[in-house]
Amino acid sequence: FEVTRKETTPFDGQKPGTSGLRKKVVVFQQPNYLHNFVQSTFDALTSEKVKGATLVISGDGRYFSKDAIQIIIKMAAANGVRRIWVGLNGLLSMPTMSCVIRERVGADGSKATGAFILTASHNPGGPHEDFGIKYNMENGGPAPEAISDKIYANTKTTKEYLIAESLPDVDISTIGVTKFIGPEGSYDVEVFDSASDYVKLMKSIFDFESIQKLLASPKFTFCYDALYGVVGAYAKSIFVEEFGAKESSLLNCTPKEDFGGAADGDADRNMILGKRFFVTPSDSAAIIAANAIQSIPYFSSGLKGVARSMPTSAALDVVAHNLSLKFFEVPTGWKFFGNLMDAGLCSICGEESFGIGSDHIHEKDGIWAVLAWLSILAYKNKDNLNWDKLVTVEDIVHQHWATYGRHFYARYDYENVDAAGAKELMSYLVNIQSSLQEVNKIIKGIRLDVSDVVDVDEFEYKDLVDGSVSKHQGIRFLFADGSRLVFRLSGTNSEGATIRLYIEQYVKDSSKTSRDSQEALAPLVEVALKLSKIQKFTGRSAPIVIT
Ligand code: VG1
Ligand code: CO
Repeated sequence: FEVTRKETTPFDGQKPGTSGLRKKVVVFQQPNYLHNFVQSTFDALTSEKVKGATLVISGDGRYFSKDAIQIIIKMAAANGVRRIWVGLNGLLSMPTMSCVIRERVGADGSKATGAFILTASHNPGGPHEDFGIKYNMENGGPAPEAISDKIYANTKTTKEYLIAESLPDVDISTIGVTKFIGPEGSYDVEVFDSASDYVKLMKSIFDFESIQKLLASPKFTFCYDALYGVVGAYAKSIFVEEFGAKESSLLNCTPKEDFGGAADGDADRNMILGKRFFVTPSDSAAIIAANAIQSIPYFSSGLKGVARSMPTSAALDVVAHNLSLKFFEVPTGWKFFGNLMDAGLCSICGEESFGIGSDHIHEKDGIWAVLAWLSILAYKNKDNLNWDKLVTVEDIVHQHWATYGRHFYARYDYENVDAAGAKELMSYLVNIQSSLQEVNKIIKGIRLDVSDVVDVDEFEYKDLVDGSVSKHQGIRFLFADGSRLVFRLSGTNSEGATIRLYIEQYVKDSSKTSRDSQEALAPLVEVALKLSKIQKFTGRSAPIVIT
């Protein structure tokens, strides 16, 4: 093939957000839109990460992925990449992508140095919905802010991109290697089945036998819903082929381009449900951390530390304190956990947004979290040979609250509001934040049954390892009794602005931990809504989603 240099002009707004660039499919379908971003990414990397390198390209299979994969294959060829690995049918879950970058070794000993991941994750998919692209680094984690900033700067000045136009489309539905010769030598595109890499990794972490025993118990019932995301194929390999679970316990395991209207296409998130019982993700992370050493072989020699994103509840903090573990609070988004993991400071981390994971890879991992819960259930029931009194998900959560106290928690999402109104709301909060006295006066005028605000700030994070500083990461109201209100703007929406409000209250007294969450949080919710004048700024009388 030959390399063509194509002239192009910049597009506005190609700034990667919390987790890559996410826009409507029609935006990505504009001529050169994807090309500009991909070239800007190549240009942001050091030359040895491009020339002669091995890159992975795949995604969650959402609409437009197949077109995007062919375009990137042709551009990588033209930019001097040596080898491309593509998951069968262009599918790789986010966690598997991270695992493949870190662990997979090609037939000739090659290792990947990075990956283009085609996903907008929890954003809806389909022709009228969202598409997304993000770049992950050699450590399997999302590009750090320094790289995303460089990519964005490049998109603003881009004048041309390189592409091997004559390269035929590669058949990504068949396993095998397609070989090409370009001006700089060989270029191979290998299509591979990724499930085996992922299953192998999970086997090295968990005690599969004990989970199998749990699933075989007649008293234990279980189902796994893949929500039509990319995770379906992995779920079958693990739950049916490894654990012998019935096919009927797996739901919606055939991936769809629009996820059947459901979401988190890329399989990095999880939701744990007991019998009519919901485990909040913040609690889930804390419970996994509290039980990991006993229940999960990978952690048997101890935890290096734990970390959570700022808006995530402080349930993990209490566990860290009680177990004397190193603890870190980082901004929202998985890219901030990477350096801590690489420095050997953090084993388990979590976010309130249904994302939990560990240093086995550098992304959150939905199946990992499910296996962690099954491991804890197996451990708690290990002496229960006749399964006469099953320890349930709900029992485990109640035991946890009894030991550590409970963090009542809710997140209110105001999606797709007018961007100017959202900005005004945030500046209003930054403004009132300067006078604690004023804040307390306003709050006491709203309700008398909440404690005093003792601190208000805009969260700012300094990375311990590389010293980089991330500012404006959300406004926090910290109350004397440990309650918190947090306001921040989402960095994953594709249109307008999304405001997230996080409400949290800590209760140590075990006679009060079973209260209804909405009821317990009602006073703080009222304070949050009135203090922020959110209705005035957004024109919305209620959030679109409460979790
Ligand atoms: C949201 C979540 C955040 C998560 C991010 C990516 O970001 O709040 O916790 O890391 O999505 O998740 P934001 O900026 O919209 O609040 V995923 O599964 O969509 O990659
Ligand atoms: Co996701």
